[in-house]
Amino acid sequence: MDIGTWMEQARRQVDQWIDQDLASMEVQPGSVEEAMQYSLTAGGKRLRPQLVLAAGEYVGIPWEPLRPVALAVEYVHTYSLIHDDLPAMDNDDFRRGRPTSHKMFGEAMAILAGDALLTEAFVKMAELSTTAFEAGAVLRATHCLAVAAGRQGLIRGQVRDLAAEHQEISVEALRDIHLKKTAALFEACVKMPALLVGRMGDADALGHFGQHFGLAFQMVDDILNVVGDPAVLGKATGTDAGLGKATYPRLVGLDQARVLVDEQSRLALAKLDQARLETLKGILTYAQRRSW
Ligand code: GRG
Repeated sequence: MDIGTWMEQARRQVDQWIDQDLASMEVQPGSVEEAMQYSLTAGGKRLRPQLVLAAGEYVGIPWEPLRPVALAVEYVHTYSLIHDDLPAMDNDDFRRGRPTSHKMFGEAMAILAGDALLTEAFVKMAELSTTAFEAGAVLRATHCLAVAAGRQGLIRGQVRDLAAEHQEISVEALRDIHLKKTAALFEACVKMPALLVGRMGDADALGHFGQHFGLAFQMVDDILNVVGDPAVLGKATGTDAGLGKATYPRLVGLDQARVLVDEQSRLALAKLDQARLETLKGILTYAQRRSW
């Protein structure tokens, strides 16, 4: 199957799982679930759940037992977007082609919708089948996601990203921000399936893939913030420059940033088993070429 078809099928499956989960919440007007639904159904690419399913295939797990993990990573991601867009952070008005959550529901509800999504992610992890997976393995995967989302991962990256606004920082410091803010969640996405089946060697190789995938992805996102089409991206461009954000295009220029994307993409594949990497490589190539 070609990678475009695979990604489309995976995206549809994830959308269906999200719809089913929202249906079970019996969303009422004015409720926090309504704000959760608004952001969850705004048409994200579902790249993180796709990576969960692709890593699952790499270690021999079918899609269905990974449903809670696929939902959990999309919920953590969506929470981070809602909070990142708040006036106290990046103060963005558009996301996924729609007004941001706080623009629609007010700041208090946007904060609560983010909190609820983050919490719900761990409800999902606790619902992982202990028939399909050993309880200890479920605990290790849950720990992996919690560390990635928390003070040593996304939160640390966000704190450093905010502190770096309007500052001159080194390429190394920028890499560190991106490793935490962006790559930590991608790393967890691809490691968790391997942890669930106790494949520690694969977990290391997949974690290496996730880190370099995340760095390449963030570089591409930075490039798109300069050269992308807002109509295609569903969010404004030029915002990084407006906020004085440290980015690769600002630090090294657009051409060199593209060279670095290719370098990170090569590194991402270095530890993977050649015979099993097809889908992961396809997703990487898609992410790598988004801004070319
Ligand atoms: C904990 C508030 C908080 C933030 C953590 C992840 C993060 C830091 C902030 C979110 C915003 C941001 C710029 C993240 C970097 C990763 C990134 C480029 C996300 C956008 O992901 P896509 O393109 O989005 O996969 P869709 O909408 O397709 O899901």
